Amino acid sequence: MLVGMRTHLEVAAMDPHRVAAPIAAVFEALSRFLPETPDLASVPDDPLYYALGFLVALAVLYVLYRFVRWLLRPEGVAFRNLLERHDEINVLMHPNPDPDAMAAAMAVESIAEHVDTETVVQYPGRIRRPENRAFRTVLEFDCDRIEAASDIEHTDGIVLVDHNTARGFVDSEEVEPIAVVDHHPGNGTGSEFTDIRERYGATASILTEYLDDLDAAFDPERGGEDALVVDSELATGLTYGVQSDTKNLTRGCTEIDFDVCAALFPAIDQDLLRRVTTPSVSHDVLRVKAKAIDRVRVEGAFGICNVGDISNVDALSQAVEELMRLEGASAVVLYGINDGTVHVSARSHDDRLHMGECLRRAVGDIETASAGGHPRMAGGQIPLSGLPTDDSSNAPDFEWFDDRILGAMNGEY
Ligand SMILES: [Mn+2]
Repeated sequence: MLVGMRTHLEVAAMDPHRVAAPIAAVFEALSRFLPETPDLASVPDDPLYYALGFLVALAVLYVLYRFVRWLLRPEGVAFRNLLERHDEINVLMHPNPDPDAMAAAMAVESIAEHVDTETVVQYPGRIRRPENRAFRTVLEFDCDRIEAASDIEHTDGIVLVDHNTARGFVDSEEVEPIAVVDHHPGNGTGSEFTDIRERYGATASILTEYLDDLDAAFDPERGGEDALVVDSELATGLTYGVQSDTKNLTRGCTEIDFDVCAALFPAIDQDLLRRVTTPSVSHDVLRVKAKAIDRVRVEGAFGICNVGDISNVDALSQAVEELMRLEGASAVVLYGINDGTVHVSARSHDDRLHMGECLRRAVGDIETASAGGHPRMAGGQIPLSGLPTDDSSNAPDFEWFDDRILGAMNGEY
């Protein structure tokens, strides 16, 4: 049993908004399990009735025992019971799903399959990063893209994994999930089941605990005929889900995430894991990385770089992460031009600045620009026509742009 195993009651009690839920559950269960009270005054003085009374007492004890067991059932059992109540479910991942979301979806699918519940996995956005694409291909993970709520196949059984409010597609606000399993902050809930553990490094860790709650066989050699078996694809996917969400167990993880990887270890296929973690990189991406490394301009702790024309916009985010490894650099902004638009990708681990705010302020005066994001991760798009032009050459003035961004990073705007 994993160290962090949580019962349904504990998980419910962790959320102060839902304290009422377990209490209501207790009453509901009592009314379901307890027999009706017999009318004691009418019981005649007969040994047969005493024997009968004894039997009734035994029955009550048994019911109580079952009730306590039900109350203390592990969260994974509660989750499986929920899936079992539905003939078909629809697992929904967040936009541009990452390995954690995909691994969680895989696990839900395998639990559902074990109780004969049909599963469809869907996502909005795109699966673009090489690691994410490798995950999908190497682990033979099946999922379909949606653009609107009307594309969702089974709207009565939506399970959200790795996010708690549906987003990123038309009419996403109309989605009412039955279940939510996540580790991000937020107020999203499922109508029948909600398990949000912000302390955990990955949703894959929560799902691995569920599998453990369900006595799944993590060793391909073991497990009875009816056992839920964690096959090598699922184990490898879950491990990589935890690894990628915690930067290889170095960021935002707990002992539970380590524990989960250890539990999965016997079932991992090392070769599959290697193929997922180190996919081949396209020439485009390498070229952008090479330019970025060659051209980066470092001012104090900040780096800025224009890689010029690019054909693949996604290469920017991969290149900027490479530049963040630069010694002494605490924040880097990288940009390139594609189809008349300047695409910006920025990262920071400097607590002095909020990268999203910096970019927003830097291009705030350009009407057609959009920029923003998180403190440590941000991006933006500025039409080339929005940039001032160089007096002599009439070309966009990128020096002005660099100074503008560095100025915002230094708190000048
Ligand atoms: Mn995650």
